[in-house]
Amino acid sequence: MPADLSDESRYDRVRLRQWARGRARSAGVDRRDLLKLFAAGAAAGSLGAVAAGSAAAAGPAVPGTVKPLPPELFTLRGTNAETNFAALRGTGPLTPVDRFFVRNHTVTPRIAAADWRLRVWGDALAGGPVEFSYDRLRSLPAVERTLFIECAGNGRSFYTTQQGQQVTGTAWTLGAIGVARWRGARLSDVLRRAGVTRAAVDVLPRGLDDEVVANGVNLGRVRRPLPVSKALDDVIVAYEMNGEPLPPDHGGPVRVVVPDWVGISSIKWVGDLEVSAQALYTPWNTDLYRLFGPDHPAEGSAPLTRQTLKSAFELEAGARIPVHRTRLLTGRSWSGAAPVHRVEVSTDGGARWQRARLHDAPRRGSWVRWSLPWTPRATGATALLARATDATGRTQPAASTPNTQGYLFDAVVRHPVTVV
Ligand SMILES: Nc1nc2c(c(=O)[nH]1)N[C@H]1C(S)=C(S)[C@@H](COP(=O)(O)O)O[C@H]1N2
Ligand SMILES: [Mo]
Repeated sequence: MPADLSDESRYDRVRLRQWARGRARSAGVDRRDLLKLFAAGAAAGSLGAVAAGSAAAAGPAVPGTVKPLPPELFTLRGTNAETNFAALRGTGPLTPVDRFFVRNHTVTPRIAAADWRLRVWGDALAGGPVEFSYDRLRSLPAVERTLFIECAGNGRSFYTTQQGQQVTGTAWTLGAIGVARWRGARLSDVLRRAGVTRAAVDVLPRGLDDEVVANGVNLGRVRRPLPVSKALDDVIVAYEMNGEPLPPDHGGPVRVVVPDWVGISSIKWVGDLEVSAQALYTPWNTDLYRLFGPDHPAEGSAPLTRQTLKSAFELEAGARIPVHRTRLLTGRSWSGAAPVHRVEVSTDGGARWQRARLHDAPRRGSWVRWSLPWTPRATGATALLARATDATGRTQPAASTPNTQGYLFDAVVRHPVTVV
């Protein structure tokens, strides 16, 4: 396992203790409200249920996105839209913007690049607040990287359908992920120009979208602190996606992109960055995006950082497949820990496994496309399975360790098909 992984979790455990003892400042929500929510989330994951329920009930009948969400490309889930994996068949390594999943806590705001400002402020800067216009951001040295953004709850519904467990939150199948070519400035360059000091502990990006109200508590704007070590490492302040100006639904004009980490880290429509000499807490790193339940510490896990390992077929669930005809099964696999270098496929419900052919060079932060020809010999219902192994040596398990909010599902998914 890479050394920085243990550093990240050690950092978060320390931070969590500080917060529990009241030594860290809660950024923008009353500490007692947060503790109430935190207790509810720890007990039953109830915030997740209420948040998901109220988002769906309060939102418009159609999610508040700018781009169209046709049913052949997306499955709508409350304010969110899941990519249909079958719609990726035949596309390249990048998810086209017209089929990239959308995860919105509220609705997509419209912000013109000319009106956009990024305010960098906080007690770990050498001077006062510093503002960046869109043009100033674009004048910084640009970096370009191909990276996935994946929701921490991607695959959540399989905790219930495969493992019989009750979890709260949006019932994603496997389509809450997309891979894009992001172009932007390095967050480290922005922070250095703003005068970050050695006292910095956390960097808190905050979105310009509406405040989130859950369980009668106004949680404020979407925001989640990054440890300064990650912020100065490989985080991008992105203004382009797949060679185009960043579209509104994906955070345009400017979003944060945090390689390998859970999607909530990659704050869209970023409007300000607090650079703090103290650890910061928001609902998104206390009761949300941590693991609770019998298999986790009583006070919950450290806040989630890296994504896990998954595989998906580019095929509708329940597809009907003609017998005795060879067809090319295709799919994609990815990991937040290391490049995926092996994918095996079973066409008989998991009895025998065959090595799939990889179509991309395994690369950190992205996925590999793969294929395997299959000639079914008998009619009837069966399950297709794909399992990936990454360069740390980790293989997708048969079952995923449950948690009340259904995060980080990593087990092999059984994809039902009928041979006819
Ligand atoms: N400001 C803001 N940033 C946000 C969110 C949001 O609702 N508001 N959703 C987060 C979550 S939970 C995920 S998974 C990703 C989704 O990015 P996408 O909609 O571009 O796919 O954005 C993250 N950043
Ligand atoms: Mo997410």
